[in-house]
Amino acid sequence: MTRSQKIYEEAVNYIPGGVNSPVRAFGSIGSTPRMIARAEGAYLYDEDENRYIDYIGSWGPMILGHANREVLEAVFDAAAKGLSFGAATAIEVEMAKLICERIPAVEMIRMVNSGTEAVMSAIRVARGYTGREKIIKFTGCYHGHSDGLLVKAGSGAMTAGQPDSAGVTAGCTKDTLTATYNDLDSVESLFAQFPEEIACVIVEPVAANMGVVPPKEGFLEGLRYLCTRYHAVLIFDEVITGFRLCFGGASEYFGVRPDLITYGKIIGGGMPVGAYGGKREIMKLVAPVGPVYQAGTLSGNPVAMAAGITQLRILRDHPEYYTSLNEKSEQFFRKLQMLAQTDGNCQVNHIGSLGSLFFTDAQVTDYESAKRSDTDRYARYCNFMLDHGIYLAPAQFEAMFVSMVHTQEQLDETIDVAADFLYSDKGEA
Ligand code: KE4
Repeated sequence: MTRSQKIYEEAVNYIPGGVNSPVRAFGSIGSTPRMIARAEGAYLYDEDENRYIDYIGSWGPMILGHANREVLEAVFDAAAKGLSFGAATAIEVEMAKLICERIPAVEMIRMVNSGTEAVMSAIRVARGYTGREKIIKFTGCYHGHSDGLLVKAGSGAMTAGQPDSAGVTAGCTKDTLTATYNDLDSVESLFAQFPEEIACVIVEPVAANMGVVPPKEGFLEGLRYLCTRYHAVLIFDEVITGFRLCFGGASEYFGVRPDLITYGKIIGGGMPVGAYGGKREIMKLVAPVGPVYQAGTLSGNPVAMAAGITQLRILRDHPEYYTSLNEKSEQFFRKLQMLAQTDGNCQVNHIGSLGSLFFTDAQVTDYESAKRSDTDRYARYCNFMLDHGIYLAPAQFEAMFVSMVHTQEQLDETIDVAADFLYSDKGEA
């Protein structure tokens, strides 16, 4: 029995599924989670000292690679001054200024502790601002686990086949309307049906929780038009895309200006940080200045701010890092795509340093086409890659994240192992 197996055997007695987030349980690939002991650069090391090239990067935050020295030093220095004060600090102002100065859509911003909290709060302020109750989300998109958004949700909910969670009451979801990603008609018909009742449309500008599904040409622009026309708030959920595609995230990358943006992951540099921000006329409704209440004991925590602001400063000051990241990622995913084309039952979607390999013969453009993927074959693929030192998302409906420190050698090794899998597994069980 490996140390990971031993530890996991104990974990399940104390923690549901032995994990603090469902996707980590490896349930959909039917193997035992590797208990990670440490990480450095592009590598994870498990409790049995196995080394893996990591394509999770903590589900996005570790864009600079694990254990970045500058980020660590900033955390050590901040921690030495005390871990949390529950009072205003200068570093929170610096963090807010850094983002507001560089993201045109963000005129004011509020720090919270997770992407879930950021989205929950953004929706509340959109409802407070419009006085309307209904929201539109997209089937297969995941925006955290607040009740009203666990409707046809992606990520772990989709993987577990529970896109609508137990314990969420009809009262919490009656105002949640769902549309089809990349299908503007499905959005327009909801606006036509409820022309004055929709507070906001929330969208992952690049869907990454049904696997990676980039927006079709004109899709985001169409959402912008519809929200403007019907006086609804357009929310870009950039928990994954924020500071990922480029420093300005999806709003800069696609040139579409939302009214609110939610952040998580990269903004915290690996520490628990979320944020929501946008138009001043909307954000000024947030307590204590306005009637929309939102609060948090550890919001803007000084140690988390130190990690996040250090990571963001490095990213802001080195645009060349994005050029290199996106170039090497583009090349990597194209090679993976060429491999997939030799297989006939394999598709690769990618944009920037985000990508997904789907085991299906048709292009994946939305939830329905993603759902047709052969998840058993994905399980074989994921376990094969793990056994050969490559750590991928242990679930088909997630993303691969390439970091700025993945070397060409590591990327090439990954392609070689994927090729070995496709050669050895012709879709047979
Ligand atoms: P958190 O509450 O997990 O920080 O963020 C929720 C969230 C919101 N919006 C988007 C677009 C997200 O992708 C997420 C969380 N992403 C998942 C990965 N698919 C987190 C991994 C997990 O649940 O363990």
